Amino acid sequence: MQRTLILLKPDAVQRRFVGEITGRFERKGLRLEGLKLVHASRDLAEKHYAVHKGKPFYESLLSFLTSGPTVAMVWGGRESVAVCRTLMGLTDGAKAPPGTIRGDLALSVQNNLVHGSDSPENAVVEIALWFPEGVIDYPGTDATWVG
Ligand code: D4T
Repeated sequence: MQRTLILLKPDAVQRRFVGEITGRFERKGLRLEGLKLVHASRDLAEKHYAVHKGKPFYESLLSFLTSGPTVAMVWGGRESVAVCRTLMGLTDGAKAPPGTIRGDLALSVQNNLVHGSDSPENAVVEIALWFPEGVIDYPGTDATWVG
């Protein structure tokens, strides 16, 4: 089953949206396979956002991600990468449609509450970065009767 890394960034924690956002992934029928609160170091943030190095918003992005605790989660399920990105909505909260996490709760581009892996390949890399200890694989009831 496909896995994806989801981060509830420091603004989500500060705004008390951890339950609200986590509930949306859970209600969709995805399976929680990893969960922890992490105050990201500069090193972790640099590795996570390596693809954006050199862009004008890079330094600001690193300051934001290291500004407070982040909830790191792994969600598994059918097409979980694409499903989570659909639930998140467009990067810019001002353009994200209502009904999505960002569309309902964010107005900013940078402070957009959530991160989700953008491909199954990147999900594998990002999960290894945020969960070097591994995640939990357990038999679920999904295959037999839920969702
Ligand atoms: P993440 O990676 O956080 O899930 O966001 P997206 O996949 O939706 O968007 P992204 O990679 O293009 O951007 C990563 C991160 O940078 C912030 N950002 C982005 C920003 O502060 N200013 C900008 O102009 C852009 C494009 C928001 C998300």
